[in-house]
Parts: sequence; structure tokens; C-alpha cells
Amino acid sequence: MSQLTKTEEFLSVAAVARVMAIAPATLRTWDRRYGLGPSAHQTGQHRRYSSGDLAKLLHMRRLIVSGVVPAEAAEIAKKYDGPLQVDVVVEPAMTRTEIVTSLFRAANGLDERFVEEVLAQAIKKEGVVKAWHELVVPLLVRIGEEWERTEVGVEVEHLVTEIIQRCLHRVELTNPLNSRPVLLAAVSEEQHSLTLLAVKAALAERNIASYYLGARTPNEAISSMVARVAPPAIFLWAIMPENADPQYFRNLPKVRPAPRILLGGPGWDRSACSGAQIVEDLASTCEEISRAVGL
Ligand code: B12
Repeated sequence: MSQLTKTEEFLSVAAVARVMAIAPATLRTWDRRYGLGPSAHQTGQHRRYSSGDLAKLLHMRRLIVSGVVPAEAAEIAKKYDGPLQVDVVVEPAMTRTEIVTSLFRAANGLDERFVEEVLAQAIKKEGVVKAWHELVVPLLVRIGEEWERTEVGVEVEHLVTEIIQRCLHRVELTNPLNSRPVLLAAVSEEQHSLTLLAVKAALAERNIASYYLGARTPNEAISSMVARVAPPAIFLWAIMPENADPQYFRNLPKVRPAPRILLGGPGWDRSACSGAQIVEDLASTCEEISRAVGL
């Protein structure tokens, strides 16, 4: 817990609430209802939380986001006397929906470590495609719906984006099979780039090399890359319809052999995109790219 230093060992309710990104009222409830309160006394002042108390509270919150009911979580947390950085707990019996709910709650509580560990473990154990479709997409959709409903929480969207990017960047390409990398870009003013990174990571798992140009790639940059590397496949992503101009792929320089052009994202008008292939999910995008690469 980087915010907590030795000199801040005894913390007020407000300070603990800030460190944990939860409401002071919740802390008071946990104290009153479950006996998980501050243990340290300072003469003439309010009671203060010690670092041991904070470790118990963090453990309590992790158990709750993992699906343990609060009363039970409190009983376990009260006995916790380990370090401040407690292990992330995902109960083996949890369904995917429950894990997504845990991730969503943890993200809203700014529990970066929980979200990152759960996603990193899922990518490592199950691979990018499964982790993306079963955990990342439902989490992003929920975050997007919450933002649309309340118009608050854009900080959560940014934080989760960074976490997902870190997890996907860690997937290494060890033994590339293609000499000409595939090209991946988000067109025009498109800021949504996570899907592209998912494609890059999923291709890396298959030992397929790609150039990831990221968000808001200008048309000239894509054209220039096509002329320079003659990629076997080009994947262009657009969520926002105003960014999905078919000129982006129609005016690309002609190279031999002709690249396979794939378009992904809800932005593309399916009826106006003849000459390119629309792809609807990560698994089929990887299949199409593998085929274009000749694997
Ligand atoms: C993260 C995020 C951001 C981040 C992006 C960070 C980054 N580097 O990517 C930031 C904060 C920058 C951002 C900004 C904005 N965002 Co935003 N954002 C999102 C969020 C939560 C996830 C985006 C994403 O990666 N989606 C990808 C997957 C998860 O979602 P999907 O496309 O719906 O998935 C479907 C298919 O595409 C397919 N699919 C899933 N995975 C894959 C993989 C491949 C390879 C393929 C081919 C298909 C596929 O299956 C899904 C089911 O059909 C979405 C919510 C959402 N539902 O998408 C909002 C969302 C896309 N954003 C939205 C908006 C409005 C904005 C802003 C305009 C907000 C603003 N006022 O500033 C800006 C600017 C956008 C711009 N100019 O490009 C709206 C778009 C509504 C619309 N269509 O008009 C959404 C839908 C939120 C909402 N519910 O209102 N955003």
C-alpha cells in the first residue's frame, strides 16, 4: 500500500477511508456491526487505526469482493495478522458472472491490485481469448453501462484501461513465425484501443508478430506502414461510427501480395464495407489473421 508510510502508522477514520477508497460511514458500520474498528488509543484524541487494523480491513474488503458475505468475511478478517498486502482471493467455486461482479466492485473501490491479479492470472491460465471474452469484455461493458447511466466514474474507466493494457502487454512473443508483421490500428480519432491490444496479445500467444499502432492512427501512418512492410493482414478497429470511414481501407497503397483487410468494432457500417471483411470477435479475428499469415 504505497500511500501508507511508517510515519502514518496511526490513521484517522478519514485517512483510512481515503487509503481504501471507501466511505467513512462504511468503516463506522464495520466497526459497530462487526467489531472491526481502530485498536489504537491516543490521549485526548479519537481512536486511531494501526497498520494491523488496516491490514484486517483490506482483508475484509478483498473477501467481500470475492463473494464472501460480510459477517463471515469479518470473522475471518478479525483473525488476520499477516502483512498489509494480502493475497487476492478468488473462490474456486465462483461463476464467471460472480468473478466479473467482484472485478466490477473492486474496480469501483479502486482496488487496482485485485483487478490486475485476477486478470493476469486468468490470461496466464486460460489464454488471452478466453480471459478477454469471459472477463474483460463483460467488465468493460458493465463499466460502460454504469458511466452511461450515472455519467460519473470515468476515473474507473481510465484505471481499468491501464490495468488491462499492462496485463496484455505482458504477453510475450517468443518465436515469431511470420517475417512480415500484421498491422493493427484504431482509425481516425478512435481512442478505444484495448481490443487492438487484445488482438496483439492473442496473436503473440500463437507466435504471430504484429505492429500495434494504437489509438487515433492517422490514415497517412497506416498507408506508410502498408507501403513499407506489405503486411499479410491489416486489422482496423472503430467503435465510434464517425471514425469508421471506408476510405481508410479503400485508399491504401497497392502492395503485393495484397493484404487481407479485416474490420472490427461496432462503428463500421456493414453495408458500406465491400472489399473488406468484418470480424465480430477476438477468436475469429485471430483465426482469419492466422490464415492470412499462412498458418
Ligand atoms: C474503455 C472505454 C473508454 C476509454 C478507452 C481507452 C482505450 N485505450 O481503449 C476512454 C476513457 C478513453 C474512452 C473514451 C470515450 N468513450 Co468510451 N468506453 C470505454 C468502454 C468501457 C470499453 C471500450 C472497449 O474497449 N470496448 C470493446 C468491447 C469490450 O466492447 P464492444 O465493442 O461493445 O464489444 C462488442 C463487439 O465489438 C465484440 N467484440 C468484443 N471484443 C472483440 C474483439 C475483436 C477483435 C472484435 C473484432 C470484436 C469484439 O463483442 C462485443 C459484443 O457484441 C466502452 C464500453 C463498451 N461497451 O464498449 C465505452 C464506450 C465505447 N465509450 C463511449 C463513449 C461515448 C466515449 C467518449 C465519446 C466519451 C466522451 N464523452 O469523451 C470518449 C471518446 C471516444 C473516442 N473519440 O474514441 C460509448 C460509445 C457509445 C457510442 N457507440 O456512441 C461506450 C459504449 C460507453 C457507453 N455505454 O456509453 N472510453
